[in-house]
Amino acid sequence: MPSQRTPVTLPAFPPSVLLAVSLAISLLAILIIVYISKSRSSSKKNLVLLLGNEDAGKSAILSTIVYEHTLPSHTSFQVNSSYIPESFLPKRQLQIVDVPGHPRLRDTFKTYISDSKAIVFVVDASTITRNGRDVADTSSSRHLHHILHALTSLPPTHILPPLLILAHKFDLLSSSSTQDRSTLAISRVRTVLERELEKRRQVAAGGVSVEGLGAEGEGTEMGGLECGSSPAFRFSEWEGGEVGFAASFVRVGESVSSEEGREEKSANGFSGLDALRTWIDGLP
Ligand SMILES: Nc1nc2c(ncn2[C@@H]2O[C@H](COP(=O)(O)OP(=O)(O)OP(=O)(O)O)[C@@H](O)[C@H]2O)c(=O)[nH]1
Ligand SMILES: [Mg+2]
Repeated sequence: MPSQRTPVTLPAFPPSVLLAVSLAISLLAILIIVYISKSRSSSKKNLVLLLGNEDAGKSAILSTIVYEHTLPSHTSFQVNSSYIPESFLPKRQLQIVDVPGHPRLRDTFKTYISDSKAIVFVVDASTITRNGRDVADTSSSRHLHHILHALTSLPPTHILPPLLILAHKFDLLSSSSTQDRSTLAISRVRTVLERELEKRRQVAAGGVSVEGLGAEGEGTEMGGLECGSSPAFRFSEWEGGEVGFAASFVRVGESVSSEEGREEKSANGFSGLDALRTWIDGLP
């Protein structure tokens, strides 16, 4: 005769308790996944991007930092990257990435932006024009607009990488002291970029149409230039976050150790890049 099994009786939980328990378990699982993916992605973010127009001086800056020698450079057609050596940055392990400024290659920056620790936008302060609408100014502001747009389009969970505008080649400005040249370079670059970005903002807002802004088939309705209630584009009011400014130069063809005896020599020979180094060193 087959033995009869005694049915197991499960403790009866009300459906509301079962629902609450399953919700709590799902929530815990989501939190664990978010925590793991955030800590993975933040440990990956060690790139300092050097962006900017053709000829701005990005490759010259990279070679000075990495090889302690400013190698003569030509237009780049590929991305250069390297770890920043201890001689430049003793306390941090970061990688520097130089993205070519050629109009067909500059958008490559988008590949790196989500892994970037910081963005340095390099501008040649010696050629930027104060009044006239130079092709290079328009091109530089268009490139910067694309970067500001990409930054403000990052998902809200993403920590925005800090942005530095570097007024480079200030050795070519005519002024008596190093301090004066550096201040002049920054104010020139800031003024021209704010003016050019304001023109782009007006076009985007459907205001005054400015000839040539939509070159290369680009749509000028792109956002990224919002400044709260400010009547004109100002970096200090930009809604995307804080924008830093610094000035720099390198001595083409020279090694940093050959700076001995120079008026502006710094403790370890990177005098023209001191402001950049201080900014990178102070990154969170
Ligand atoms: N006087 C002076 N010349 C510089 C300085 N930095 C770069 N140059 C020169 O400017 C030119 C352009 O520099 P690059 O570093 O090749 O410019 P880039 O930004 O890499 O340009 P692309 O590769 O086209 O994007 C080169 O002839 C450099 O030697 C500087 O601080 N002072
Ligand atoms: Mg280059």
